[in-house]
Amino acid sequence: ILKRIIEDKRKSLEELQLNIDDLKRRCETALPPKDFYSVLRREGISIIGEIKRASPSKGVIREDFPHVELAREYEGAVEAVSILTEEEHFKGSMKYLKDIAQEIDTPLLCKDFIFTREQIYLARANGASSILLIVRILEEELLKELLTCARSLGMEPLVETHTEGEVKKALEAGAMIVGINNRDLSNFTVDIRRSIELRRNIPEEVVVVAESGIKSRSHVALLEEAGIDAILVGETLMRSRDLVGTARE
Ligand code: IGP
Repeated sequence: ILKRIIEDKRKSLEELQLNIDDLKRRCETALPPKDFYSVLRREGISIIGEIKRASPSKGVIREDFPHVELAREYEGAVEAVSILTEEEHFKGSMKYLKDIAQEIDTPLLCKDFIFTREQIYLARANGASSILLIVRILEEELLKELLTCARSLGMEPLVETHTEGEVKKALEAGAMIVGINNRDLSNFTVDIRRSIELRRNIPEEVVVVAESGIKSRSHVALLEEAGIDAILVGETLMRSRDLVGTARE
């Protein structure tokens, strides 16, 4: 499935024919990026709430999808908002990012399958304060190049890992925010112990984000105890009718 997603992404990027000079110009007039790193670093466990309509493993997660209203609800309850912009497999949209950036002050993470500089400029032009870089799909040199590119636009990327080897690769590339995805992207199995185990290999000054499959207060307590700085929650919040109440709890 990961291969399919990447192939489809390549095709849609070809069709879009992004022009780097146009994008750079758009970035110059975009709203300035917010400090994603600092909001995650603050005392206590931070929450990144995700705007997620569907996924390849769960199908449609939420039928009604008033994206701006959902983001406004998030604003009072979480430290940052992640917005899935991948269209074919997650039913996301760049438009969601753009609309939400105009309405809320919370730092926004552009969640997509990113492997070109053009995609990073596009994210920034639409109001992103950070982007996702997935170690598994990036060669070491490219990972470094994309990290540098994002930083040149004032964004500190969330660098996603799933194995010890990937954590090592992220740290060697100089990542300051490391995500540990509890979901294996090739078979969709989820285990939150993954974050707890891999946390041990990451130095204190690096922000660690536990991603996926977080469903209850007891999960959060376990992660907090293991020294996790932030959690990324999609499905659990998207399915709850009381988003603010669930996040606070
Ligand atoms: C959220 P969940 O299980 O709370 O809905 O997961 C988030 O971690 C997940 O959407 C995600 C993701 C990704 C999606 C993590 N890494 C990479 C697409 C691409």
